[in-house]
Amino acid sequence: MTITITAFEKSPDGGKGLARDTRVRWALEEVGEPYTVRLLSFATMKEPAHLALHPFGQIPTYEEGDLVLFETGAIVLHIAQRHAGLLPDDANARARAIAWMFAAVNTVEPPILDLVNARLFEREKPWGEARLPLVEGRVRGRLKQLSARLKDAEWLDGAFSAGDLMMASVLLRLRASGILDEFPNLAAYVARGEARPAYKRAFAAQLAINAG
Ligand code: GTB
Repeated sequence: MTITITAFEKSPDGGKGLARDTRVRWALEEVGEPYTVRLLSFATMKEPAHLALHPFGQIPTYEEGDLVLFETGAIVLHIAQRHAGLLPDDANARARAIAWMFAAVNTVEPPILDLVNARLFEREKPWGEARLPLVEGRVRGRLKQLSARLKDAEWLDGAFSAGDLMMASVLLRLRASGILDEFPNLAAYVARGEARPAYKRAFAAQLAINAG
């Protein structure tokens, strides 16, 4: 069945892989599923046709026959549950990989998003500069815990899984801040994710749209 995802017609990052369709593309590439992409402008995302697919008027969405999904965590989990390669066979290991997916979007991503907002959109506010160290401190605190758990391991829990795919995708957003490099094992972990052929294909596909 044909899979169609949505993505930015013109991503604000110019195609550096930071928009969230990249993680969905990455999952599809890991499992070898072909997909097509429908590109949307910011205005189109808020129109009724797209709001019927995504209640918050965002990208990405995922369509496969009668199934329509939004939220990258749910989309990647769906892909991982239906195709081999992103979740372990052992039931307990599978549950732990899913826990790492939730940790990525629910525990690690929120302080990172707060930092992105603080740096890009709130700096000029009267309280912007004063709040920044607090927000950076929260990110560092979370990364310190993650770094301590990962240690020198290649991936978070055994073989590469959808948990690593989501965690590396979330951490990628931090690179420009320099904070990721303060944790060499996490920087190396993200680099290992980016070195995967499936990630490279996903990145190239979204870059091709934005480079044009
Ligand atoms: N929790 C949702 C998910 O994981 O699917 C979040 C989806 C989301 O935030 N989508 C963003 C969106 O559609 C695109 S990814 N925004 C438009 C809107 O809300 O109107 C966020 C994003 C956008 C741009 C960059 N960038 O250019 O660096 C990075 C990340």
